[in-house]
Amino acid sequence: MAFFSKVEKIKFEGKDSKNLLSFRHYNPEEVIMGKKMKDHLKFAMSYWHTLTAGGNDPFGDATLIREWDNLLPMEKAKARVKAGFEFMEKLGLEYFCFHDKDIAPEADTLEEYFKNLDEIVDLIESEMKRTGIKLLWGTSNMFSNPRFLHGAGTSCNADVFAWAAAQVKNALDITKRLDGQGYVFWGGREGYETLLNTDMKLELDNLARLLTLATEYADEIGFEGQFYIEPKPKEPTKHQYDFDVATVMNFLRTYNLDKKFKMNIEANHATLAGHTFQHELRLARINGMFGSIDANKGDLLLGWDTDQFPTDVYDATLAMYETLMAGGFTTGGLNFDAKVRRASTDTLDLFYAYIGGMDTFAKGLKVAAKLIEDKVFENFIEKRYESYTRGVGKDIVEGKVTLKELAEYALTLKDVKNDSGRQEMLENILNNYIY
Ligand code: XLS
Ligand code: NI
Ligand code: NI
Repeated sequence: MAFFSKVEKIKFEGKDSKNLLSFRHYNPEEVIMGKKMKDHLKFAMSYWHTLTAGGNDPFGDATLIREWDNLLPMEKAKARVKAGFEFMEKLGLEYFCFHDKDIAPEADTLEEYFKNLDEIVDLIESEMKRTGIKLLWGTSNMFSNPRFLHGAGTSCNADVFAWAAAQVKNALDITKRLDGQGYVFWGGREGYETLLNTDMKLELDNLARLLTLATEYADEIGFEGQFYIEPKPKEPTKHQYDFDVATVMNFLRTYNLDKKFKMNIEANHATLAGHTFQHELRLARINGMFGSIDANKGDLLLGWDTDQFPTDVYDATLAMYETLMAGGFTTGGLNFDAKVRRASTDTLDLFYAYIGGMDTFAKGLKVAAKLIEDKVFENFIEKRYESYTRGVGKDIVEGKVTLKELAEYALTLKDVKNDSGRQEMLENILNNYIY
C-alpha cells in the first residue's frame, strides 16, 4: 500500500524545469570535487518532523492529519515505517535519523516500551535491507515525557537519571543493531529555569556522568559510531547547558570527553545563540569538532526554534564551504531537522519542503566547491595575514620573542600602515559566484 501515491520518484530535471516536483540542482550522481553530490550531502530524513509531527503549537491542536493517524498505536507505528521508507525512496534520501519515541509508542512500563521498540526496529531493519537506506544517527527522547520535567541527566531526581540511563542504553543498542553512523545527545531539558533551586555544579557533573557512561557502554557493546552533542542555547529551558559550540567544547574538555564527541550543528540553534550558522561550523572545524549538521532555518523575527526548511542559498553556500573545508562529512550528514508549517496540511507539502531544502544545499555545494577551487577567500586571507610570515610576525607566531623585545621593536616604529579589509568587495564576489 502506498501513502504518497500522488507522487512519483522525484528526478533531477535541471534548472530550467517547470516541474515543481523535480530537482533543479540536486543531481545525485553528478561529481563535484571528485565525489558524487549525494555522498557530499548525505541528506537525511528526520523521522519526527516528517512522520510524527502534527503541527501542534501552544495555541492549537494538530492540523497535519495523516492517513495513519486513525490507527491504533502499534499499527500506526508500523504504518509510519512504511510511509517513511516510501517517502525516502521517492526523494532519493539515503539516510534517516530518529529518537526512540518517534518510532514506537511508550507504555506503562519501561519493559513494555522496549518491547514495542524491538518490534518496530525489526520492521525498520527489514525496510533498510530492502531499500539500502541507512541510519545516520539515533537518539533518545528524554524531554517529552512529564517524567523529565526537571531534566534527564540533570534531573534532581536520581530515579529519573536512572530512567534516562536505561533509555540511552536501549537507544544505543538499537542504533548499533541498525548500524547507525552516529548517536546524538541533544539535551532537551538539560538546563534550568531558575538558579534559585538549582545545584548547577552537580547538574553539570551528572550530565558528564551520563555521557561518560554512554561512551563506556558503547565500548562494551562495540558500537563504533560517532557521538555528537547538538548545542542549543535555550528552549525548552531558559538556559540550556549545551549553549553553543564554544560552551560545549569547554564542557567536554572539563570532563575529559572531548576526544569522544563531535558537534551536530543546527542552523536555527546557531542563530538563537546569537551566532551565524557559519560561525558555529567554523569554530567546530578549526577545533577538529566538526561532525554533522541539522539543516533548517529559523525566523530572525521570532525568538524560538521554528525549524523551517532551509531555502537560503547564501547560508547554505557558507555552510557547505565550511563542510568542504573540514574535509567533508565522514560519519555525519545533512539531517533536515525541519517541519512544514501547520497550515501546509497536504502530504505534497512534505515533498515541496524536502525538494526545496535539497536543491538549496545542492546549489550551495556547487557554489562552495567553485569558491574553493578558485581559492577565492583562501588567497585573500593568506595575503591579509602575510605579516606573520616574515620579520617580527614570524617571530611572534614561532614564539621567539618576549614582551620586552616586542616593546623595543614597537618603539622603533614611526608609522603603522593597515590595508583595507575589503568586506564589500568580497561580498560582491560571493554574490557573483551565487548568481
Ligand atoms: C530540538 C533539536 C532536536 C534534536 C534531536 O531543538 O533540534 O530535534 O535535533 O533531539
Ligand atoms: Ni536538531
Ligand atoms: Ni532544534
